[in-house]
Amino acid sequence: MSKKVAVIGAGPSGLAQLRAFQSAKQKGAEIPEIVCFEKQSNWGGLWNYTWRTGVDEYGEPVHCSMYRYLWSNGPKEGLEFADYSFEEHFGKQIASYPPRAVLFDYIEGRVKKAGVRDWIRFSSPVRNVEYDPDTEKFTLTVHDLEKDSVYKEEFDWVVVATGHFSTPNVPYFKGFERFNGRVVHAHDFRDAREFIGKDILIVGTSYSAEDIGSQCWKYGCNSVTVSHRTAPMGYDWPDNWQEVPLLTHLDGKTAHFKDGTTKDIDAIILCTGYKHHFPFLPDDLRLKTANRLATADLWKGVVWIDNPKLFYLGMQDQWFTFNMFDAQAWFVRDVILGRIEVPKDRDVMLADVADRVAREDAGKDAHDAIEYQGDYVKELIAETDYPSFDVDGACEAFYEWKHHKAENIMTFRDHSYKSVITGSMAPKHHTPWKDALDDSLESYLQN
Ligand code: FAD
Ligand code: NA0
Repeated sequence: MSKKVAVIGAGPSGLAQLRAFQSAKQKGAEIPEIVCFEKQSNWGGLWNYTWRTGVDEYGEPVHCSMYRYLWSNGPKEGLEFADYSFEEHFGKQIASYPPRAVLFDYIEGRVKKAGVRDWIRFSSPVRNVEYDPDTEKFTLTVHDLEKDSVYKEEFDWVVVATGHFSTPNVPYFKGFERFNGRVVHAHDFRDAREFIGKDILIVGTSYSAEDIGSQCWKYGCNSVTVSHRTAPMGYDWPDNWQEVPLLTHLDGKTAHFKDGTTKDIDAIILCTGYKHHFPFLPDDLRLKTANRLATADLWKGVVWIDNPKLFYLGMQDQWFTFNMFDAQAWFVRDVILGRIEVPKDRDVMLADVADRVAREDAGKDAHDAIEYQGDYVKELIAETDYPSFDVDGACEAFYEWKHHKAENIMTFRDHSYKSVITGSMAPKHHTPWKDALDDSLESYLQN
């Protein structure tokens, strides 16, 4: 009987895994049977936008954390697929910070071309995974939501690609229960126009805070107050922004902060991050890690140390995204195909993890973190036939991006960078980001 691989999730990471196997097959390799289980009715992961929040039409938790008007927060030149450039997909070079719909189209273009849609079972959440050391097989329990029937199926390898920016981390602050406005986590934020004319309070200082605050500002909220636990973001914000210490409690609509100051607010948006959440995995297979560059318990950042037939993709915090998922997926594919040997000695694998943690901890700043993750991408692609590309050039795009953000947080998306895949320079976008209210693909591609 042929061997089987289960890929859980058809977001950018899971799709990278499908493309990796399809590419080997195309080159004449014999590959195992691949079955990808996807909870949603379409592929694309977080990039598959839905207006829904809470639960979907089947009562499943909604995966999407994206919102309307979301444009890429980093330059596309840092994430471009080495085997499928933006120019190949769009037939021309496009500007550097595409909105969600444009990136969705690009992600979809590569896997449509690869012809792997038939490998995916949609509307099929995996409910449980068990490993039997005697048969050396995994049994997956899957819910076919369309038929409303639950079944089990055996696999030789499992790749977990379910993402980790979907289950919100929701802290409590005293007075939330009596607040007379919306208290919403970034995961459930959908349309900035909801907050037109409102005074909003944002808790958190990372990407969601920065971008959701900027969206609300762009679409016309009255004021933005951002409350930090550790440190303010420190950008030169517009006049109706302020950064304040941590929220201590609410008294009606009055927010109180650690330094004794107060502010009357209409709505609270918790941009407090996400949890790695794998409700379908038992203790012995479940990754428990912080959102960091060096994950716990994964050899080479992907192989589960306690059972090297189980893999995780994309579980790191992310500077690099699509091309890093590719590097990981090609590496995992080659472990499964027996082209890369996993150390037999568990201590060797543990030492690899400890070394990655130590190197990350030795970094001082964002520049070091970008370089660290760039080195990781280089390390993995050197071991497979993933097309080599100028990773240092992609790092350069990230350094420039950081610089442009520091220069002006409301105009950084108006800059262009050079593709490290095709060498061509992105055109300047036709409209400055702050004035571009239409985020459709048609509008963006009008250059
Ligand atoms: P996901 O995209 O989360 O996909 C995981 C898939 O697994 C989903 O389709 C989900 O339905 C499925 N799944 C989950 N559980 C199960 C189950 N039990 N059974 C079956 N299927 C399951 N990255 C960038 O490069 N640029 C950006 O501009 C950018 N913006 C972002 C904005 C937001 C608001 C967020 C939250 C993230 C953003 N990211 C961005 C980072 C994002 O993590 C990656 O781009 C990418 O989506 C990660 O891909 P993934 O496949 O690992 O996970
Ligand atoms: P994210 O910003 O959603 O990005 C996820 C933040 O939450 C940190 O600032 C942390 O503070 C704070 N926090 C956590 N618990 C808190 C508490 N109890 N009280 C106060 N503050 C608390 O999450 P994180 O994890 O980065 O930050 C958590 C991903 O989504 C990123 O990969 C990002 O790239 C992506 N994203 C992209 C975009 C766009 O592309 C938009 C949004 C998000 P502290 O004190 O720990 O620093 C446009």
